[in-house]
Amino acid sequence: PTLEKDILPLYFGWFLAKRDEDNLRKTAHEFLEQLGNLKAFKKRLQAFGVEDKHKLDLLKYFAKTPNILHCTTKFCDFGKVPGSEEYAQLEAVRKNYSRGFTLHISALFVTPRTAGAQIELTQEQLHLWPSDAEKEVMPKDILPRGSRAHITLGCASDIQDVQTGIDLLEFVKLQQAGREGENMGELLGGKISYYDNGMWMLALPRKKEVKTIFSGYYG
Ligand code: ACK
Repeated sequence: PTLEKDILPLYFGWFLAKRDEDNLRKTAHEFLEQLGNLKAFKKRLQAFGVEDKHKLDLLKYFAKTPNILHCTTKFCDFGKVPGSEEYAQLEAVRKNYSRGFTLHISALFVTPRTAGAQIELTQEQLHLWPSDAEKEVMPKDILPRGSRAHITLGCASDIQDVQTGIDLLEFVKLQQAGREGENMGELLGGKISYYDNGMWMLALPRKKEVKTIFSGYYG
């Protein structure tokens, strides 16, 4: 008999349950609509390639939205990415495959490239987090493990979804350096802050919980 190898997925991650996915899409919609209407935002459109005081429809700007809302843990590209096999073999990955998890969304953010939700991973969830996820993007910085955890909500045209996690790390890096961003008032009951270069972050008043399943996506 031939020994067949397991097929590795395009990526591993937490996949939102339908109801919570619909609900998060609605929240993202409201966030983009309200941010687009915010005076402070309209005055700072240059980073988005638009002249100040013009109207920018952020829903159109981030028209590229993922088919399935998810939080990627390990991108494997069907095994082409180094470390994929090792990740798939981790006891935590094998044990938790197809198990349910509640993720906590702490903030929503927008940059000229991407819109996303920041995820705060629990200790248990960090067991499924690859040890090099942050180092891959910012090798010179010491960022807390799990800093890159996010859900992509939308991308600008010709931007790849991998960019969302990279953008989030940029926020975290600034925050680690003591930059809190400029307070621009309230949105959806939370504090909206501006971080230069078209980077906006909304700290949610209460963490938003979403039900997910840990699994692989095979495309
Ligand atoms: O929005 P995301 O986290 O960014 O979810 C998608 C998913 O894998 C399928 O494309 C993410 N992704 C793509 N390329 C990479 C990469 N090189 N490193 C980490 N995540 C990636 C993408």
